Amino acid sequence: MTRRTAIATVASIAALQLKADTPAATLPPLGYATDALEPFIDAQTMEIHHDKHHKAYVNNLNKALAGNPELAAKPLDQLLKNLADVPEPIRNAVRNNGGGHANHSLFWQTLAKGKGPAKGKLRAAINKSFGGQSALEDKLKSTGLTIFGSGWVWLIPDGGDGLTIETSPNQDSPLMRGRAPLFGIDVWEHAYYLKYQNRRADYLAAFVNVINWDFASQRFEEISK
Ligand code: MN3
Repeated sequence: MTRRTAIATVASIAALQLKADTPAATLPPLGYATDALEPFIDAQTMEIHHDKHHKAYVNNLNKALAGNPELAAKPLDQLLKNLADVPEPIRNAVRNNGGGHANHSLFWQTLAKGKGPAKGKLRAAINKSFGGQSALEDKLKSTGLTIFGSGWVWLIPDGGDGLTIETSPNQDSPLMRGRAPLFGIDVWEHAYYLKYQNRRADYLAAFVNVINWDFASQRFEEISK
């Protein structure tokens, strides 16, 4: 298996959870209680974010692909990586809702309380690229503040033994550039407004307490095999 194939496979399995036997996108379960991340992220935000926002991306992706069974049968990471192959009339809908589905499917899996710091190979990569766990967390927070409007902050393996922090606007995904992120931080207002209103800095300061570093460490091992 080539490195590129390995990355795509991990993205397909770990991030997307599409059922192999159906071309339709489905909403993955949250996997834990909506109040599991309190007090950092409140239960009502988690419920609305998962049950309403993510569900809408799934529904609208299925709607966009309804007349295109061949596209709908593709793994989502491949669909997003090859947006130029998507017919122009539905391309934007696939980009926004397919991106939203992929980004949130990964997002839920990467959240947990008390799962840090990073372990093993990921810990070494963080030390190499950022100088340590707390320096990385500071960089994630400051990068989140630079995004104008809605978007994401991503921690992404750099293809070697290091990491990069990148951002994307709206629901654009690193998968659109053939990159598999370890995790993303959602800085759309829907991710924090009920509890933090306009105080994105407070949300980001809280967010670093709910990154599931065990999951990220394991995912980094799989991606960099
Ligand atoms: Mn969101």
